[in-house]
Amino acid sequence: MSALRAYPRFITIEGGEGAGKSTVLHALRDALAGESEVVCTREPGGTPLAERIRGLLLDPGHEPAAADTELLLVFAARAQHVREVVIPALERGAWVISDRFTDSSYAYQGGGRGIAAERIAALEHGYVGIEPALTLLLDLGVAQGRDRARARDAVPDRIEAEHDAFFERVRAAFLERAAAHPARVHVIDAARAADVVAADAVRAVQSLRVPA
Ligand code: T5A
Repeated sequence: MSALRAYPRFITIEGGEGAGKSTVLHALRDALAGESEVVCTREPGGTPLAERIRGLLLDPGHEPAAADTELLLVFAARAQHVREVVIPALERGAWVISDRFTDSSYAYQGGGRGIAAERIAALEHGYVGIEPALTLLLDLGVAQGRDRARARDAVPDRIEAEHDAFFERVRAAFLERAAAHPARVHVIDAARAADVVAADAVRAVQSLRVPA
């Protein structure tokens, strides 16, 4: 398999439900503002077409999605997002901060749904081809994350409606990814106050060595 291309200004934020990714993303955007262009985006989504795929993925109103269907939908959305938004922005020298990226597929479709990592890696290498320089993994207990998400959303989406055992597998898969990629993935204890978590995230980004 060909190597993934790592872009020095590409940062992703990962974690389970309600871990505080959006909150951290806003703090990073503010910390990097003024330095150069900062593009904040999210997955699944980030383009009109990919957002429509996200709608399909999270809609509880159709028959249960087969695990393979879910996998192919997240990668279809990602292929569009990477080509339309992420690579063009990185090529013009912008920072790109993405709320979720391919690590989420290893965690949710791999850990959660039980799809073999090799099959996910084949899609990653075949249709994505890039990886972040830094991934901030916001680690939080499943019950605490669900409480936070519940306090915010009245109706759970299709994936939020999964049982706790699913989210325990997701969390374990994220931590396995962090252990396998220690130079890229920075684990942050997300159980602390939002400002403390954000300060840790900003410090990790400031310690990145980025060519001028
Ligand atoms: N998915 C995604 C896959 O299955 N495969 C894939 O490849 C990809 C890319 C959508 C879903 O798609 C799945 C995973 C997801 O199920 P999403 O929109 O990122 O992805 O879904 P969520 O994880 O549900 O995102 P949330 O918006 O719920 O969570 P966040 O962004 O992590 O949390 P945030 O910042 O909105 O915070 C949640 C609440 O907690 C508070 C906030 O104010 C907010 O009310 N909060 C804190 N409270 C106390 N202390 C802190 N430190 C706090 N930080 C935030």
